[in-house]
Amino acid sequence: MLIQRNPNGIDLPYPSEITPREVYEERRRFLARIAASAAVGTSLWEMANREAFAQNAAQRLAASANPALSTKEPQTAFKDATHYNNFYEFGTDKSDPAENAHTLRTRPWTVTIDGEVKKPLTLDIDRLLKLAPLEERIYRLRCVEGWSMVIPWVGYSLSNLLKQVEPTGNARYVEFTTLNDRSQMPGLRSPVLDWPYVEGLRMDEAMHPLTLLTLGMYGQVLPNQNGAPVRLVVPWKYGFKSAKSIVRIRLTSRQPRTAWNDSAPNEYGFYSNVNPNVDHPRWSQASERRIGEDGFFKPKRKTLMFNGYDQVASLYSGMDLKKFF
Ligand SMILES: Nc1nc2c(c(=O)[nH]1)N[C@H]1C(S)=C(S)[C@@H](COP(=O)(O)O)O[C@H]1N2
Ligand SMILES: [Mo]
Repeated sequence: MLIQRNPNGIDLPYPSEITPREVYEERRRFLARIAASAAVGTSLWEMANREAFAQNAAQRLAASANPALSTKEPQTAFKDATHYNNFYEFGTDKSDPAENAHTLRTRPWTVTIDGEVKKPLTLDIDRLLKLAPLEERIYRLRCVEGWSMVIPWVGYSLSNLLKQVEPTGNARYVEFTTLNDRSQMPGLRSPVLDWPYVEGLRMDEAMHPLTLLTLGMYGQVLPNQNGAPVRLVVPWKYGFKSAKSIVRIRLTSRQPRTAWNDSAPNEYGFYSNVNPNVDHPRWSQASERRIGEDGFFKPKRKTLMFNGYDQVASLYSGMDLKKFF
């Protein structure tokens, strides 16, 4: 495919889909902001950086709908999905990632897949974008804190990537590691977690078709605050299992450590399947608040076992899900 460079030096994978009017208006807004920033003393460099962020957020990603794996529930507003986030590398307030994640440099970006594999690989983000056909899947995301969203993600089943590296017979788990760079992620200075952010799945969970290697949302590349340029989305587990801004995927024979389990093992288990029958030690998990539906008369929603993704139940047959929470 033809890749063009835009004036800010960012590759636009789908230039034909950006209408001249949008480009023109964006440029006009940029010039207006430069004029305004001169008045308040914001540096040109920072303005250019913010501009790059705005451009980046506007890159469209073509994907074919996957209705079989999509919920028909109303989607969360883009504004809510991008301004109410957990991404502790950029601060612990819900509004911090939207405010601070413009310092994340998402290109160039590589992901290394190694460990218990016959063919270790390091893939550039452009190759990841073309590894398998992109699908749009509308998933529920349930945060362990008791809120949920409905987000149209863009990506493909992680199994496509794992098959390429040819797992060895010893591969039983998969570990996912987030970027760990203080110069790009101001939140890493706070010892809220034992950085880097690491998460893990059992091999059969990682190979399940629902497990999405995610490169976009709402028809465009991932906004930085949502885990650009590549993250995981595991819809039947609490949101923290879905690691953002991944740089390494390692197959292992032993269960990997995970950042949240390390920080509070009695609160965040390795499995962390959404389960209304197993309360968090400090709150109930029986119900949830759907973001955008708040208001006095709006009742909370009942949380569903496996977040409603019953097709994964067979992965856990014979397991005590109160013990393996
Ligand atoms: N690297 C990293 N990944 C992360 C987190 C984080 O703090 N750091 N937060 C998790 C949590 S708690 C949730 S609920 C989801 C939120 O994803 P969203 O902001 O795109 O809705 O990201 C998860 N992935
Ligand atoms: Mo979360």
